Amino acid sequence: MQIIPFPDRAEWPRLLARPMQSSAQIESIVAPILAQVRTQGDAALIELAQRFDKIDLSVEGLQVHQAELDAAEAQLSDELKAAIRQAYSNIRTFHEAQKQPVEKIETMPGVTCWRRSVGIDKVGIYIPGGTAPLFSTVLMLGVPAQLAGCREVVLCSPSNHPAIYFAATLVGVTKVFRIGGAQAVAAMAYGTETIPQVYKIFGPGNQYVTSAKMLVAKEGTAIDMPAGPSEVAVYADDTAVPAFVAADLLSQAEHGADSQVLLVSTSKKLLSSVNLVLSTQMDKLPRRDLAAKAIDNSKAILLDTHDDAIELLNQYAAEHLILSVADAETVAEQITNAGSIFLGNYTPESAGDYASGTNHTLPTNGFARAYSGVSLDSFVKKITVQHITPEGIKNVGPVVEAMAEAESLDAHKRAVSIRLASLAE
Ligand code: HSO
Ligand code: ZN
Repeated sequence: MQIIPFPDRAEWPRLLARPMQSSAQIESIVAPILAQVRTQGDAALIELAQRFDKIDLSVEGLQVHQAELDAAEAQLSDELKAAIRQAYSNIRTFHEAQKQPVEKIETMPGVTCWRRSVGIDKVGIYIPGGTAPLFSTVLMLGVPAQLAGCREVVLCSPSNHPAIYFAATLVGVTKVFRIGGAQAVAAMAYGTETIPQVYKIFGPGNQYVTSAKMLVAKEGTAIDMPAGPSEVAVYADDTAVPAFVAADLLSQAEHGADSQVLLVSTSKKLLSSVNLVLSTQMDKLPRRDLAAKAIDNSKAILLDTHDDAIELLNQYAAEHLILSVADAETVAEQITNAGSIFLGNYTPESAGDYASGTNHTLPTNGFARAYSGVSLDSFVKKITVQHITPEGIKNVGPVVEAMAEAESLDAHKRAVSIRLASLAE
């Protein structure tokens, strides 16, 4: 990994920049796919599966039927099933605690306001195909959907991995479809004869899937967040174990050649030691080619002071931030921009990716400056409710009248005045 010693502050934005993605060109491929699904429905899905994935699907073949979902359990080892069940339970416990009791607030005597959380009626989860069957993502998106009480939870995936089906059953997904790519996003956004239309679409995917999500978002379907390649930043000092740091960097790097990893330290010794173990560990990985490409594009930055490091990390706004430093919890208080923070030598990102309980769908590409990761809130709407009594309208009414008059909105004022007058009779 390339070590960059004491970069000038003016250099930071260039060092921290994410690789640019050419969205216009991808969009020109994706937009016609969306249009085709919108106009031709199921027939488009069958044609596109044939064209892009060389798969023959019939209309009946679009949906994965209950018998196939039920059969998944027998295909998994007891060990893996126990692990998935434990992860499910931890994720559920953490997200369950995000439920807030309804609190009725009396802002003036007789004026009461509150907020109800209501699950989004219909949501869609996309799980990509490819080399890693991301059944962990089924748990991360399915658990909060289940807790939120979403009535319809549709899952689309080109992968038929039994662990995806097993996890889908655990979280109570209502329908599973064997479709992938931009066309799956289109199907969930517009609905087809077979695939129900949903109001919000969640989940990772390649550039085509991401572009499709961005396009349907412009048309009014909600999406979880704008997604980019996964990334981790590690801030390490001499209390860090170099082999652990290298392992964490590689766990992110193996996601894909475009993964971003960043190592930050004020210790030259630490950076050199990590570099030393990194290549040995990488050589042993089955996905070393992908990891090597990601590591090639990554940087180890040596800085003068702790304050510099904090400033740089806040500028970068990492999706995952590992603090392998002394007194990590205090250091974490100084972090204002990050998707999820991992403290100390024994908290690998992998724990959060799978099983500790936090959500792994997090803001990438610097979006952590303003966005949070997925949580229970992502699956609910908050509806405000208010009730005003005759006493209440006497209290708040004159305030409204004065403001409405000043905004020259007479009908607004009258909606209050007419009531106050009736009470004065
Ligand atoms: N690190 C990924 C999540 C994941 N890792 C799934 C393994 N499986 C994005 O947070
Ligand atoms: Zn991961």
